[in-house]
Amino acid sequence: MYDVNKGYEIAKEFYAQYGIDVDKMIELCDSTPLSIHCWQGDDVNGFEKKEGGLTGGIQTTGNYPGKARNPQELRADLDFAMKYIPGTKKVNVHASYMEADTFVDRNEIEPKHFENWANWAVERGIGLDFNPTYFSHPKSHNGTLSAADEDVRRFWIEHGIRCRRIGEYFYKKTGKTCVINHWTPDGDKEFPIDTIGPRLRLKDSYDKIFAATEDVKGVMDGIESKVFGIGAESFTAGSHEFCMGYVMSKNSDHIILTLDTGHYHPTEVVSAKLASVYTFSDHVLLHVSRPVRWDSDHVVAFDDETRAIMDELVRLGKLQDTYIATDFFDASINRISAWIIGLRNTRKAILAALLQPVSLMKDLEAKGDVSGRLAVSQEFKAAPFSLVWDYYCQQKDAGVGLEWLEDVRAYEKDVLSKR
Ligand code: RNT
Ligand code: ZN
Repeated sequence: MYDVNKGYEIAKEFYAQYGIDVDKMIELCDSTPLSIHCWQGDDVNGFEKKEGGLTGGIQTTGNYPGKARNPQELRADLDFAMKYIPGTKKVNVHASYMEADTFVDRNEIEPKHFENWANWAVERGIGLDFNPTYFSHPKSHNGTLSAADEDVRRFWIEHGIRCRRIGEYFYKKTGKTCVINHWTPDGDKEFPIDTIGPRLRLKDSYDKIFAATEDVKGVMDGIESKVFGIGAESFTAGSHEFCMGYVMSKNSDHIILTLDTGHYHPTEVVSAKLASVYTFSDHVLLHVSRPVRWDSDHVVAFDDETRAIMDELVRLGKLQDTYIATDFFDASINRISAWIIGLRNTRKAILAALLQPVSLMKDLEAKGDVSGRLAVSQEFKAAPFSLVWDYYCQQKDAGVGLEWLEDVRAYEKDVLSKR
């Protein structure tokens, strides 16, 4: 191992030239919560006592051995992964990760079915986020919150209501805001003739969920759109325009827009949407993922778009107002490596963004010095942030460089391979 402290001292000098306080930026990076999605650990299966696989137009591919088979294994895997993910963490749970001895349907779930999650989070001093599960269920095949069948729609409204109450329970147990993400897969393989009916019903369902739970405290509600899903290629009820329209029309302090990086046409990027949304909204929920040709939910990479998103949040001064959650599921590699790689990349992109000379570039821009603006932004692409990253990981005892990889290999041999 090279001398990490020496590297940090050099980097500090480098950044000081541009008036950047590295220690302050490390502190800001560290205190930004990242919400780790539990569903990477078991291929979005969950623990309901029922048959049936993953539906709703999302897919995991691969069959890497060792996936978590029960809540104990999943939480143990999360504990292991979290050691190598520096900074403030939350864990993001789906309703389908409930625990009960017998089958409990989605319209019957209660806080007690999530008591183990809550106690586990409290022991670790971390917050919990939550998601209604409007997929992988026999009643989800012909729409959920937008369903024409009123019994089906009522069933899912009740699910949404119960999820907001569970969110409040998480808030009360952990003392930390619970961010709930509402996403429905409702859509159509072919272009429907009636394209507004499903939207009006979806709006009415969200209205009913929120009206029935007005007393709920400590919860933020993201509304997530999607351009298409497998089997819903031509139409989604919860399109971008629908979700953005819904959120803006509510003008509420807890209903916000979720932007998932895989949910737009391939040439559209979330980094370019943030400022427009923030013109009208105080908060955004981000689902950081990596779409490869479609919404493939690959592990988050340290790529241009992930960096552009974090750069933009820092430039907007909105890093603290943005709820950052990961959302990917890769079953073709060691699932714990997937978590560690994706979350470290997300955190690393935040750190790199914070180490940008934002006020220098803004000043140049204000003066009309567009050449200077381009020169600075380009020069900083190769700034030595990795030396700061290594130092930060060392300070947090989260493993410098690839140190985590050997530990994951040992865990795979000792634990995962015996499942
Ligand atoms: C699906 C959405 C949604 C899910 C999770 C499991 O395309 O991105 O957020 O991935 O709820
Ligand atoms: Zn998502």
